[in-house]
Amino acid sequence: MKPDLKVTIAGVEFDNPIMTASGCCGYGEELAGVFPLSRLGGLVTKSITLKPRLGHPPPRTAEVHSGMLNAIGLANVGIDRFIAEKMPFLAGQKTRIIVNVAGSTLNEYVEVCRRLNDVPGLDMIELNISCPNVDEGGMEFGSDPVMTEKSLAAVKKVFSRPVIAKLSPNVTSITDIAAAAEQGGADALSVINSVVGTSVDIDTWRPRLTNNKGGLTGPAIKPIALALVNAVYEKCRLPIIGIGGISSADDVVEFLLCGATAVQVGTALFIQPDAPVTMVRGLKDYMKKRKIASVERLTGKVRKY
Ligand code: RRO
Repeated sequence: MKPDLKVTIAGVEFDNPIMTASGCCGYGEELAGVFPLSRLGGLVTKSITLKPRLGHPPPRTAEVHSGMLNAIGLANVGIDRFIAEKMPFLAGQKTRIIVNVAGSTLNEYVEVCRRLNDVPGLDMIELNISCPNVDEGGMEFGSDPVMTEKSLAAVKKVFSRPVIAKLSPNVTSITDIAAAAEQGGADALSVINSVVGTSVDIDTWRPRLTNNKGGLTGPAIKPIALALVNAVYEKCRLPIIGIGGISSADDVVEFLLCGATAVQVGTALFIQPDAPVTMVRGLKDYMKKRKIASVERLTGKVRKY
């Protein structure tokens, strides 16, 4: 039996349900030197803003137990250079390309998405309304249902391909935010962005990040992410892309059972850059062993007590 790994999200078909997460492989150029990007279901770019940004000064990453803290501060080349210098390479890859978009104001989100609308080779936008490391925008948008709905509705007016809303775990009710995103016209949801956290050096008494706090990712947040994916799955009809500490094919299966249609791999890439390839292989083996014909049959099938 040849298991079918294809999944469809908002009418877009992916060869398999495993993508790279935003911010963990830049614009894909370096990762393409590790394995052919066609092995991925999709690649999500680092967040793009209207103007180029240098981000926060180093140190802006720190390793902690079972995870990593980051406060990159949205470092990116800006939309003009992204379209001119990065998009031609990405458009030539045989995988789905998702461009993550961030901003400090609603106008910025809208302008970036407007400019992406004419660009060939990208399949979807992932709207980052959940960045924990900037003073304005980001998480501000994604922690208020009214702003969430407004941002989605505004972006949907200027971008004609599907839009994914990337949700924050740092909110009172992620299901209210998911409902607002759906109301605003989101086509899918990415669940979750990083969890706010910090770490302090006890010799210098200084935080390990110049931003003083950052976003926690990696295996430390996997149980949080699984519970939030399941909560959103039960309240909302949109397809879910699960994110949070996925390091093995077993982790992928857990996310699918909790309600994800696909997943993104982030922090694991820093340990094993070809981890997604290992996961695709492992997922196939899991399905073969259990005679599961289509990966889509796993979504939401957790047998709850
Ligand atoms: O750049 C960052 O500091 C960052 C972003 Br935009 C995000 O969405 N999530 C994260 O953990 N870091």
